[in-house]
Amino acid sequence: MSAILDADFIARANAPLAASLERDYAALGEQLERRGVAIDTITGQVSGFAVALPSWAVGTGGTRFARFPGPGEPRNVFEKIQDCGVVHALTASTPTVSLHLPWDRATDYTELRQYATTIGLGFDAVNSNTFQDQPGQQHSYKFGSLSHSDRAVRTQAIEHNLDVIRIGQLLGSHALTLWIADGANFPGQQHLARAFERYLESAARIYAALPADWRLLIEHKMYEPAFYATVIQDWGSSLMAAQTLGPKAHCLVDLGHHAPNVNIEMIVTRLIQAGRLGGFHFNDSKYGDDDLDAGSIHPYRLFLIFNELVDAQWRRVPDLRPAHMLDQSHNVTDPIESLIASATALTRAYAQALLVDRQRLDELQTDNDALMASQLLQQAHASDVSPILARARQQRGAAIDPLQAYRSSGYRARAAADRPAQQRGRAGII
Ligand code: LRH
Ligand code: MN
Repeated sequence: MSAILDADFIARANAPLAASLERDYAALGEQLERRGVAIDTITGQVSGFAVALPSWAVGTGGTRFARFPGPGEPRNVFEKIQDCGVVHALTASTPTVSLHLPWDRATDYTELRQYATTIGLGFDAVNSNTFQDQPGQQHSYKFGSLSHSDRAVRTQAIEHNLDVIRIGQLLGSHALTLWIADGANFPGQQHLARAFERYLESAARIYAALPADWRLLIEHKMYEPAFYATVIQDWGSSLMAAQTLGPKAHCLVDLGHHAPNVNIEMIVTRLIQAGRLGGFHFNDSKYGDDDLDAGSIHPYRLFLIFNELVDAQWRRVPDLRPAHMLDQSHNVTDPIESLIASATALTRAYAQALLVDRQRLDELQTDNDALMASQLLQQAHASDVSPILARARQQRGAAIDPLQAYRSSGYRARAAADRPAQQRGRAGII
């Protein structure tokens, strides 16, 4: 299929929108100036914001009940990267992809890296997978992997992670995301302490294999597929593991991995204070690990997370460089559209958090002026920063209105023509 979306196409898509953007940007600039904020400064900071795309989310996702594949599904990792290239071409804010192995296994990773480079993409953290059994696998992960009671299973899982690190080095990644499904469905089924100790012993072998400039991102999850206890169930277990393993081990916060109404921004700040906030899997959820589009259910919560991140930046917290990544499952939308909308929602939350007058907030908090302090955050969140987001995209050759541009590009129809539908009826997220 021809070049992803050529620059001329985007310029043509932007032309009819440029004049109104000019007016909207000037009006917002005037409004922010009255609030003591220089709009170009915010636009500059927003231009530097980037989030990694999950390779596993460019195909249609599903649930345990069913999956309804859409037209033009990517059939291999190259087509997944190609689709990610469309999101980046239109948003200029998704320059990297996070691969999942063995879902994204390729014969030549150097060739894959070169292809990604040709469309302006690089690779963020790589993900291992010891939560599914692969054809021909010697030992099953039915009862766990890195914490399994059988050393042979743990060794197999460790070897897989070492393999994923080797692949990541070929791709230019600098982090391994380690999520394990290990846990129990019934009280008594698993020794809660010994399972964690076995996990630590296994993870230490993976940690020892990390290149010097790599991070190990430990991802906690409250439940599923284990429905009574999960070995790395919460941020406490994740932080204990990171602090036990060493300075390259950090904690990754997947927004969907907490009970409803948990104060995730508080967890983020505690992990920042511990110096172990390694990154995020952004998504949204109403009930469980629903993997819905970021900002689509709780946009204020997303804003409050970025408010904590920007506050930490403002307090000059050292070495704070969390990996921003999406982790979603698109069951009823065009995955490319959902990824465009989600990258935009994250950029919007970041831009709004940059509008908060931190000095003023500090004074109001010191004076215990609860009402005005709350109002200051709500005003920032209520600010329509769309002109800033559009200008930041426009300045980097991307689309003023990426969703409209995508729909008028006809990319999905071309993909459907080029990629004959595959009979993959089985349920599951990929
Ligand atoms: C587990 C998880 C993990 C991935 C998987 C696709 O729920 O969030 O990050 O490995 O989803
Ligand atoms: Mn995740």
